[in-house]
Amino acid sequence: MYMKKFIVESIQEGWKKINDELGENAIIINISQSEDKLEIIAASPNKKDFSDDKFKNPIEANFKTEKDFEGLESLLNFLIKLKPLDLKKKEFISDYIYANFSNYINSNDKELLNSKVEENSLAKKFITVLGGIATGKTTTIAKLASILKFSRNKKIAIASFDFFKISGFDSLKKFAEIMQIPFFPIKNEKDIISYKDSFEDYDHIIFDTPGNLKELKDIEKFVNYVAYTNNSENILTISLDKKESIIKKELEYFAKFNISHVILTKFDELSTEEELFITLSNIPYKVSYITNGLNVPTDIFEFKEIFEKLEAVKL
Ligand SMILES: Nc1nc2c(ncn2[C@@H]2O[C@H](COP(=O)(O)OP(=O)(O)O)[C@@H](O)[C@H]2O)c(=O)[nH]1
Ligand SMILES: [Mg+2]
Repeated sequence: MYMKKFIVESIQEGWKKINDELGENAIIINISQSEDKLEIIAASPNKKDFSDDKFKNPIEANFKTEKDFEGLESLLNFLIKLKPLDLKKKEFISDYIYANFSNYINSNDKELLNSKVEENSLAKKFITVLGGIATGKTTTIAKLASILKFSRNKKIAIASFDFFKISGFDSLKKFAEIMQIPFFPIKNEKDIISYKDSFEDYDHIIFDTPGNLKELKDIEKFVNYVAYTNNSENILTISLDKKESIIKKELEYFAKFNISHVILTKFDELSTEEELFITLSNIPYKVSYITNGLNVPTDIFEFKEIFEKLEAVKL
């Protein structure tokens, strides 16, 4: 894998440079803002091969209009979000949470937070990520894979049951390729059986699932089979930007999958702190992680970090 940092004025300029130097298979791993510039880290399986004629003038050849750029950007939609970063929320631990939550929180809330901390996550061999449509499952899997592979030094693979949606697993597959993580698409029972021996070689296999599982009875059956194997950990993603009534419906449906704990997603989309407490009091599970943006792998933090910070606040 070849990685490089680019400091640029705009995402368009970034794309030109990335394509120029790393080739068309490059993906963006992280975007951050430093003063008025964008700092982009991109990676590619190999450095670009300039011997190939079609690469000689790639920008003019492939990117003539704004639309071309849009197409390229939407391909990597799940890794980047092209809206201005809310830096205040990004630094939630030191500023945002501390300032806002400490004013709001009472001792009951503190007790609630404390009772919801899950500390032993990502421990089992088979990790299945479940949740409603667009709750952030696939994006979160990219982050969890990075934590397991790079922070915990585990040997991991990714498998996906999500092949119904158009390009259901394309972006995840591409991410896995560049991160050098083996990827197993599962379409039927035969696939599970044929992969069984290969799965022996890994510490963890993370399974991605479709959000409309309820309507896909066959897939639901296979997911259920994996979710009830020995050594399985079943994570439910709940998106903090969804209505309370929708979250309740999702909780009702996914209860049958033997849920181990929850990951709350889209913390950066919360408009009031109160919503977090309402969601927490509605869910009958502990919470391991919270995600707060699209940068892989940085926009995820352990739920206990909120609690630890609040512990230091005098009520
Ligand atoms: N603001 C925000 N958006 C997110 C986050 N995680 C995922 N998303 C976005 O939510 C949408 C659905 O994400 P995806 O991972 O495809 O969800 P899935 O359908 O459950 O697999 C996409 O537009 C993602 O970019 C997050 O932590 N914050
Ligand atoms: Mg998905």
